Amino acid sequence: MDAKMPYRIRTVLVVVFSVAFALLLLAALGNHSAWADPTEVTINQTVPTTITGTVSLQGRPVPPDASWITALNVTFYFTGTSTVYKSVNVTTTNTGVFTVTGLDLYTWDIRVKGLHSLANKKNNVTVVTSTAPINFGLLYEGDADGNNRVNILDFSILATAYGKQSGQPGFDVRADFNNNGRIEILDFSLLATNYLMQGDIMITGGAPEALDNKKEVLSPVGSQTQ
Ligand SMILES: [Ca+2]
Ligand SMILES: [Ca+2]
Repeated sequence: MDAKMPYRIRTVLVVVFSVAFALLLLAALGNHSAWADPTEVTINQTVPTTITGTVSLQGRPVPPDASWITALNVTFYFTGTSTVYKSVNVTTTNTGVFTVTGLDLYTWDIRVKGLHSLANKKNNVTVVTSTAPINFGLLYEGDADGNNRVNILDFSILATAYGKQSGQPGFDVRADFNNNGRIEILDFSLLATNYLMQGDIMITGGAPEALDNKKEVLSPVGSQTQ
């Protein structure tokens, strides 16, 4: 056997393995974005979107009406937990409609609380790119101090501001439950009707219903079907 043959074989093998290694390296570099950074995959699976919500408000004229324009806090929780994903302050239109933007596509528990109302909560709301308007039901008025209960502390705030109009010293917007710019008997009536109620009030059901005044559909604390 030729003594140089093993050397030639080794040389050939080195060349073959070198070429194979180079090809594998090029292939790996070509697929870099697919395996090197898992966060890219996560981003591609998330498409921020917008939801539209509706609430009904007590003690107001039939909408549209300026008294339906009110401040809401909307909080999104990971389902079945108290872990907050997002909490935003929004303002309703004169028909009680609001929007929240920049939401990830997921299933959330969503809580809505008015400036001086108890909170309503709707669980397991799946947000997709074409989510239908979500009805969060009737918000019960009377929570002047914002502790999610209607009790003597709220009555005290109402009594202190009673008779005052917007712009006058002593006017307290927290006690203007029907948002008409005056602290009066209508506000006292709302507080008295909802006295000792507390949130969160669970909202169940699906399709939103037409907006109306709903002041005559008060029900005991617990849940609403919307
Ligand atoms: Ca309260
Ligand atoms: Ca009022």
